[in-house]
Parts: sequence; structure tokens; C-alpha cells
Amino acid sequence: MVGGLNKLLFQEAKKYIPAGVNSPVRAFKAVGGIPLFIKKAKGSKIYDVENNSYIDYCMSWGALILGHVHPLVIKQVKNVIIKGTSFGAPTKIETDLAKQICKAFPSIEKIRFVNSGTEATMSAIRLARGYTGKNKIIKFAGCYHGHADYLLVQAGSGLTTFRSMFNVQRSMSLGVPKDFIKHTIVLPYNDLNAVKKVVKKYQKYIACIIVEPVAANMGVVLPKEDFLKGLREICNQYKIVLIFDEVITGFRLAYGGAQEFFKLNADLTCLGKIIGGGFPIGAFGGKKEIMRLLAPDGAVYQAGTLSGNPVGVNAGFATLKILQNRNIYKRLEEKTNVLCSGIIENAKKTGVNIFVNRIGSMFTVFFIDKKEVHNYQRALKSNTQQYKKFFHKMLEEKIYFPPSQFEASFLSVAHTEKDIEKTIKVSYDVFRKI
Ligand code: KE4
Repeated sequence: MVGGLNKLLFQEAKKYIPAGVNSPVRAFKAVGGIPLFIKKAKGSKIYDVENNSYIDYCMSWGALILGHVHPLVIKQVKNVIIKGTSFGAPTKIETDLAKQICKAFPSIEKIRFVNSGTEATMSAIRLARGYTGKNKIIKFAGCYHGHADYLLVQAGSGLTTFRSMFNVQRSMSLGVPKDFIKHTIVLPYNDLNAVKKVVKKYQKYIACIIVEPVAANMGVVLPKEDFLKGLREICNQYKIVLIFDEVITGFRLAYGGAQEFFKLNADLTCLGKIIGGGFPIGAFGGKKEIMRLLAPDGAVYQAGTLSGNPVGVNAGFATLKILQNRNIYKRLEEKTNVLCSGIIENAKKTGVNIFVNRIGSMFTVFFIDKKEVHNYQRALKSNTQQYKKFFHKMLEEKIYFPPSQFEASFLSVAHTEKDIEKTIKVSYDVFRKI
């Protein structure tokens, strides 16, 4: 178990910061024990304040597809940061990154940068409501789109991890007035019939459907064969804005995200994480006819002091430039496949019931009987006590998985064959112990 200086720093942090962390899942409440206080990171490794090094499969929740402190990203940041950190005025690099993203995502004709995924989804939904003149939104149970009030309903990520604390009526958080969520309709992920039924009934009121094209906040849950295509058809038929929340899948699943992977176009797309190269960023973009409603041209207001911040945008630009080498995705897929197959093999050998959902370089090891995990209801049946043991046994062997069963694990370009071999080997011993 983690102790020593990590423990001391955690105690100190808790005096000044709620639960000692700036985002709930980091407090290790779901897995127990003391969170690692990170001193530095490089490639696939993180180092805690006691100089222990760990193979990192959290990778800043998916942001670091190139690994920690990729030399070319750091070089670009070093070159620009001395010329200024924030001007509150337009810079050329913002246009360069916007162009890069519009080229990668044909459905994005115009894009605006913000500072987080939460701002991206919040702004996209306001835009969809402004564009359609309708108020209701459809989201899916277990999906997480950031912490805007009306989205904290049966949401994934930390809200699911700590769901016992949050089950206040239907909204998942205290402080969200009931009438703030009255326009939010929550349906089961992968249930197209439920969507058809509700859209038929409320078609005059529904502004948008927002979906994680691959859910990653109830653990990784893949879309069923016709699910995304079905949503696309329903939105065409009823003039509903289809919003793909690609904060995780954007530039992760493929260079053009889930839309390239599944050959589908969203009306609006939300991005974050990877496009900031490890700096705070978010973005939302899509059809010109919708984006033109944004202030100051249009009447949908949205703003941000550090939006399009040149440091983060430069880091993102450098990151996407490297990702244009499509072999990267092939290699990531192969490495992740080897890792997951090895883990599955060892669970079988030791008789531990797991189900692994994997796509590209993101995956989740669910501790559950062998049937598939295709929605929130199934994900909630996983054995979080076993995940907790798995997490800590792996941590003892210096392998860092996300501190919650309901988060995704990620590989990066920096993860080596050696990292993967070690993880597979350790998983055998860990499965035997738990
Ligand atoms: P941020 O506001 O945290 O930058 O992004 C919100 C968000 C939106 N959409 C999706 C699909 C997301 O996964 C997220 C944030 N992801 C979580 C991890 N699952 C962030 C980690 C945290 O909350 O500490």
C-alpha cells in the first residue's frame, strides 16, 4: 500500500482542498488507500514523490496518446511560451489548429476552442437549442459529458464511481435544482428502440441527442452494430442535432476519431484531452449553418478568457502533427490487442471472471461474469470489490490502472513491449491472489 510522503502530502492537501484533490476520482475513494502524489512523468511512466515509478494506463484520463512529455511537444511549447502565454486576442496558431481539426473531421466546418470538455459539451448543447429553438436533450445512462448541471443525470465517470452518494432523485448531484434537469431525457445506451419511442413522442421538443460514440465513462462500452447509424437516421428524420462527444475518442480511435472509425458524420462534435497535448483545452465544432449562430456573429453566447490559449494550442498542434502518421494507430491497436489478450488468457487460466471491452487503444477490464457489457445496467453489475483488489495488487507491482472500475484504461505511443509483457505477467500473479 502507498504510504510515507504520499500520505503526508495527502493529509496536507486535505486541509486546503476538498478531499485533497481537484477532481473527485483522483482521491482513490473508489479503490481505497492513499492516492499517489506525482512528482514527474516520462513516456509511459509516472513517478510518485517517493521516487517509485509506475507504468501508467490512466495517461491523464486519455489525454496523453503520445505518452508523458513527448520531446517534440515539449520543444514546441518551450519555443512559444517565452513569446507570451496568453493575449486574450487571436493568434495564427489557433487558426492552424482549427484547420488541422477541420481536415481530420469532415463534419467539422467551423470550430471554437474552450478550456475543458465540460465547456465544449455545454456550449454545443446551447448551440443546438439555439439552432432548433427546442429545449429537450437526450443523453444516455452511463455517459459522462462533463459537469454542467443538466448533464449530471445518471452520468458516468465519478458520478457512477460514487453513485451511492449521488442518488438524489434522478439528478446525480446535490445542488442541481429539479427543474434544471426537466429537459434532460436519459435512455439506455445501445437501445435504439427506446430512442425511437421517445423521439416519436417528444419530436417537437428535442433539440439534440448527445452521445459518446464509444462510451468510456462507465468503463469502455462499445456501440452495437446499428446504434450510431440509427441515431444518425433518427436525427435526420426528425431534424434533431446529433452531437458526438469525442472528448475521449477524438484522435484516439483514429485520426478522425469515431466518425472516421465508424464512417459517420455528427452535426456537432465535442473534443478535448488529446487536442491540448496535455494542456487544458476543449473544442466544439460542426456545420457552418449551426456554428454561425455563435456570438458575436449570432445570438448564441459563449466565451472564455483563456479559450484558444496559444500554449495549449501549440501543444495540441504539435501533437496532431505527429498523429498524422497513421501507422501510430495501427501500432497502438496491435499493442493493446496483445495486452488485452494476455490479460484475458491469464484470467481464464486462474478462473477469474472478467470481461474486457477494447477498441483501438482504450479498454476496460470488467470484473463480471463472461456475458458482454453493453450498457450501464450491465456495467453496474461488475464486482467493484474485485476491481479494488486488482487495482492495489497491480499498484504494488508498480502498474497504475485508473482508480475506478468505471473509467477507461489507455495505451500510448510510449508504452513498450516490455511494459506490456510485464503487465501481462503480473496480471497472472494478481489474478491468482484475488
Ligand atoms: P473535462 O471537463 O473533464 O475536461 O471533460 C469532461 C468530459 C466530457 N466528455 C467526456 C466523454 C469525458 O470523458 C469527459 C471527462 N472525462 C473524465 C474521465 N472519464 C475526466 C476525469 C475527471 O473527471 O477527473
